[in-house]
Amino acid sequence: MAGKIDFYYNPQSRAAVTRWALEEAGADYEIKPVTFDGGDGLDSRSDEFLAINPMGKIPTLVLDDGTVLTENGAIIAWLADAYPDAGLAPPAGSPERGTMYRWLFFIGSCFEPAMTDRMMRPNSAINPRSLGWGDYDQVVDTLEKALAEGPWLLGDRFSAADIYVAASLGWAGMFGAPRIKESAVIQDYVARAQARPAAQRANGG
Ligand SMILES: N[C@@H](CCC(=O)N[C@@H](CS)C(=O)NCC(=O)O)C(=O)O
Repeated sequence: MAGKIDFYYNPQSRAAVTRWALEEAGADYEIKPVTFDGGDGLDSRSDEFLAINPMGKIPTLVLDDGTVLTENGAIIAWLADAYPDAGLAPPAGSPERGTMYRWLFFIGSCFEPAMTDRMMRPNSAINPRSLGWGDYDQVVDTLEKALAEGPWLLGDRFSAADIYVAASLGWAGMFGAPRIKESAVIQDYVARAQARPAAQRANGG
């Protein structure tokens, strides 16, 4: 089991996903507030924070040996390994573990960039076949297909991937990403995931 973790966090950010994962894992963590707008906490663009994460982004974890972890997908995968009693990952090397990684990587490498393209660069002339994330509709079709059987991405087994996928679909819906609020499959899945006690605790403060 890992020791105490310093968790650089702002509730209005992607770090909320990591907080849910920390709660699911049962990790011992201390919140270090980060601000984007000069409020209380360490500014994300301050020299002090950039010395920890040169990207100036949260979530950022500092482990008890000083190791810095960033990127939601990597952090969630690491937590699943570091806290095996939480049962967030199938056995290393199993096909199910591969499926868990597939969806953990899918959010950062396909869902997020495809959503950014659709919402912020809608007139991009780049051929989706040249883009690693293809096209937003293809990405949403793929997620809906993966979630159709349920209740989780690995069937009956909840895993680390569900934290990242459900949290991302939850905030995408809040930000008005197309086809998210309209999809019963996605909304049922997000509601199921957000009802978990760890998700409730993470949202509670
Ligand atoms: N690639 C990172 C993205 C994290 C990210 O975009 N964080 C934003 C908040 S949602 C941030 O910290 N922005 C502050 C800044 O850029 O100064 C991940 O997936 O964890």
